[in-house]
Amino acid sequence: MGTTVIRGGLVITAADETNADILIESGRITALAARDSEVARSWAESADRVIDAAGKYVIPGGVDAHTHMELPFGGTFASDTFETGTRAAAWGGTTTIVDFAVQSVGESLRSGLDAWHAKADGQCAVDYAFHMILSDVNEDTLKEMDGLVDEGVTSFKLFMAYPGVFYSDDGQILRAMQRSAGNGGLIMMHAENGIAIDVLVEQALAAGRTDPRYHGEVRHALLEAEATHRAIQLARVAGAPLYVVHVSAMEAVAELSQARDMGLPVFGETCPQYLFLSTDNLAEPDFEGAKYVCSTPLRPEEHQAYLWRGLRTNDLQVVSTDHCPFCFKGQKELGLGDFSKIPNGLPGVENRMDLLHQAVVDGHISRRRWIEIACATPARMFGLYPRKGTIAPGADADIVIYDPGATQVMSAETHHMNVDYSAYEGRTVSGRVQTVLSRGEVVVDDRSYAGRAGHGRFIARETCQYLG
Ligand code: DUC
Ligand code: ZN
Ligand code: ZN
Repeated sequence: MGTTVIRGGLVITAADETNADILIESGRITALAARDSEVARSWAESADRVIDAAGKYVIPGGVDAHTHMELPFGGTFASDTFETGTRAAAWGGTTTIVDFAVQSVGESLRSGLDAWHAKADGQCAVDYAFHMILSDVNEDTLKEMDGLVDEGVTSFKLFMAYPGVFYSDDGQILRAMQRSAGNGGLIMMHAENGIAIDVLVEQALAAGRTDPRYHGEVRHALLEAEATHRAIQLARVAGAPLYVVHVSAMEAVAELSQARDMGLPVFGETCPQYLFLSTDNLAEPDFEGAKYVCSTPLRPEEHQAYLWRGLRTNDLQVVSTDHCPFCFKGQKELGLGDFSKIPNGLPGVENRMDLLHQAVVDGHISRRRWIEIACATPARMFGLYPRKGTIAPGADADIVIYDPGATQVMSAETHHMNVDYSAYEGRTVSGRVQTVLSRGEVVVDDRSYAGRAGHGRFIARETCQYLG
């Protein structure tokens, strides 16, 4: 691989905005120099490839720390494979995903992780790493956690929801947290009181309330807040840090804010769907609401302001997608006449960087905060920094040339995710990915695809770097 120079752009990281040119050698960033300086001009003269970024932003490739390629759920599988999902990620300016390997009840962590490696190996267009979902916390699996941390799977998702599937009780949660306090792993919590939710599901169905919108009503905001509170207290007892995934309710944000005001190592993630969509979408007629069924659920629009504020005040640190696509035809339709049978999840891996850029345009966050919540902090939170998430000498050359002046209309007609609808169909946003590099290789070249399955590598992660 020869040398590449990216010239003339505005380089934006979580820390700085600079007019700088970038030198890339052997897949890594080796130097930055002031735009048009003598040294930058000499690089361009001898480079094998010069990419013109004049008038564009030059940003780190996005790090999406929450995806579910091929997840088995509700009798079907998430419709993106590692091949299609990482290709769509590249198109959307995301160059690293952290997907969730699943331990099934009665199985070892090892067999779950091996299965995920087998699905991803040789298929990915961009780099990938894994978290591990613990569905069966017991003496054996607790011991296995230490080994996974050593091999770069340094975070573990537990569920307070989905009894009989992924659910862990409080004792299991406490034990896993105690183990992670010792081995440096980070516990990621799906915080919803699933036992109470199942009672409300049964009552709703018995009363004939079967439409998708009831999914949002039974998964009550207070049951998210209660579980968030409980998870925080359990983490305090265990002396472990905690990362709460897909926070959607303002009452849950309040629990996180309170914990952080006490100085506790408690972190929160939200997702674009909670920032841009609402229960109005879940209530769309003719079963269209099923397109928006995910858990935690979409909330009434007034919750969005609290999520934006949490992102500005750093009570929420990360925006990931929870990308978990199911086609409307044949998959979401499994829940016709019974909302509890609609597979939970939304597509979004391709849309996150653009939607968050729109948030910059709309004044919710600054440009540097955009990069912080979408690139730098997810990388630091999950032990990928500074290899990923920034533009600096020594970092992997995962770089996006972003055109802030372009306009696009989001649509299933034009997206690259393997799903037959867009959650943002018809939405016009400002800004678009133009060119994407992954470890110095161009994978999207001026809006045409130049990547390949198998370029993406598994990345063994360090432990959380956000605590120090
Ligand atoms: N939530 C979803 O929406 N889908 C998969 C799992 C989850 O927790
Ligand atoms: Zn979850
Ligand atoms: Zn998820």
